[in-house]
This record gives sequence, structure tokens and C-alpha cells, in this order.
Amino acid sequence: MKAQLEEMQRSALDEIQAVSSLRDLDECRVKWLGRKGALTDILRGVSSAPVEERPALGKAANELKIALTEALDGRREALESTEQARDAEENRVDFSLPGRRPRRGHAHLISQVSEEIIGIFAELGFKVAWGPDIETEYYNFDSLNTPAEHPARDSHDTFFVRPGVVLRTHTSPVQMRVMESVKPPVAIVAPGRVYRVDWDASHSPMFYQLEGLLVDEGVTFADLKGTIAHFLRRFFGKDCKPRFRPHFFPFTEPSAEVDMTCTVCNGSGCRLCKHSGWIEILGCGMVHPNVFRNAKYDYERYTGFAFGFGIDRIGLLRHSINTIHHLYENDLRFLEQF
Ligand code: 2NM
Repeated sequence: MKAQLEEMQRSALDEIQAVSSLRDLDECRVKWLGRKGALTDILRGVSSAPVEERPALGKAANELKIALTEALDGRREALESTEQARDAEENRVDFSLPGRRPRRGHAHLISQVSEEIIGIFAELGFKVAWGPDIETEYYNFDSLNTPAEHPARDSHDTFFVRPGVVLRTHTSPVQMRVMESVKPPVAIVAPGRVYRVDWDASHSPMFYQLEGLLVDEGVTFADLKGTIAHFLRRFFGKDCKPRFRPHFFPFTEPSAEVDMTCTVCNGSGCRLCKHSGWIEILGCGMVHPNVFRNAKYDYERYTGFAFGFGIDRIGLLRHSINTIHHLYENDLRFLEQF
């Protein structure tokens, strides 16, 4: 029996040393020390051995168990450290490699231009006001002195959501809503999307507009002219001059359209300005008393001016882009240039 134990120890130790992976080592442990393993068999045999041999046999079997356990643990440590070393080698990180640069995005041209315009008016004390894209006919037309039979209210020009509800055709309803909730003095700009049934080379059915409104005691057309002239010079450069032409809008009286000296030829005439030297840029006027009446403003006491223009159009002019559709096609080759 003793000889059998020694023989077993020899072959077990040989086997343990020969094992080359942690998984094989586990199998080896089960084979020798497991519940159905060789050593368990021997320990069971101890009880059936002659009484006088039992203590020595039991001791020898325990020593064998300790020896095998130590050998397995030692082998495990050795295998673990070589596997770690191999792993570290295979997955080595080269800290000298240059990092991967994240692709940096940027604001869309329209966002850039509107932020810049808002900034110029903010310097003059104008606050920004927002309102819903879906508006009632009352806020989009009636409250702004635009009568029921006005051609702009036709379904050929205005998107109707349902009777009495439209996609706003300008941001003036925002200003109407502000006047209803704030007493003068008021100085706001209302930027945002507007919608018109219009789709050709130079029109998109959705585009961006910015409208301004200033109401206080003693506001005159001279204040309007000065404000517009200042804005155009700040945005297009100090050589840019405005020209006011009489016009008509239902919500202002008097009203004007404003041209500015052509950004391409600086007034001498080119294709962009159709050889006139001027480019139409915005509409404006003194707020109509009927609009003030609808807002419950005292139109004997207060006067105000308002203006509006297309943000897209101004962005195109600034960058000499020829069609509005580039702005909405989301072609990165185009957008990345700004
Ligand atoms: C324009 C031209 C002229 C305008 C009028 C108002 C309001 F609400 F005060 F009546 N807001 N914006 C206005 C006036 C807009 O855009 C071409």
C-alpha cells in the first residue's frame, strides 16, 4: 500500500508539472483530488486495512494529499504568471501612437447667421422671443390687420392645418403674443421657421425669418431707419448703405422695403443685383394702430416700428451662395465649408 502511494505521488507530480494550461490543471486536480479521484479511493481503503496499519496509512495518505495540493497550487501560480505575460504581450498598448482625433461638428450656417444677427440686436437692447410654428388664423392674420379676403390667406399661399389653424407664414404672431402679455416699452426680435406654399429655384416652402419690434413713447421712422442702417453695417460691413422705398404691408403704416448696396459689385452693377446696384433685403414700417388696438396698447400714447427679413436670404448674400436649397439638402461637402 505504501509503495502504491509513492508510485501515485510520482506519477501525479509528473503529470502536474507537464500540464500547460489552467484548464488542463483543473482536470488534473479533479482526477487526483476530486471526490471520485484516486486519493479518495485510497482514503476509503484505509478503513478496510488491518487495524495496526491504519494510522501509518492514514498519515501517508494525508501527506500525499498535502504534497499534491502544494504541487497543484505551485503549478497554478506559474501558469497564471505566464498567461498574464502572454496576454500583456498580445494586447500591448503603444502609448506613443498619436491619438484618434474626434470629428468636430459645428453649427449649421443658418444657426450661425441667426446667432450673429440676434447678437447685433442684443447689443441694442432687443430680447429674443419665441412662439409656435402652428398658429391660429387669428394670430397669423386677423390680429395683424390682415383682412379675410387678403390674398396671402389663400390656400395657394398658406398651409392650412385645419380651418382656423395654419403653419405661420411669418413670425409676426410671436410679436402679437408678446404685446398681449407685456406692457411697453418692448424691444424684441422673433427668429424662427416660417412656411409658405412656394417651391422653386429661389424659394423653399419652409425658411427662416427674423422679425423685430420696438414700441415705446415717441418712436419715429427715423429710429427705424437708424436701426436698420446700423444692423446692415454691422452685418455686411461699414460700406453697406440702405435705401428705403415706399411699400405696403397690412400691419404697418407707413411701410417700406429696404434695398442695400449690392454685396458683390458694391453698387456698380452685376448679375446678382440685375445691374441695378441694389439688392432687396427686408420689409419694415411703423406698427399700424389697428395692430396696437388688437394688442390693447394705447395707440394715442405709443408708437413703434417693426421689420422682417429672411435669415436664409441674408446668409446666402453674405456667403455669395446662389440657391437656398443648398441649405436644406444636408450635403456635408457644402455645410462643412462654413
Ligand atoms: C415685416 C415687414 C413689416 C412686422 C409687423 C409686426 C407687428 F407684429 F408688430 F405687427 N411684426 N413684424 C413686420 C412689418 C414684418 O416683415 C417683412
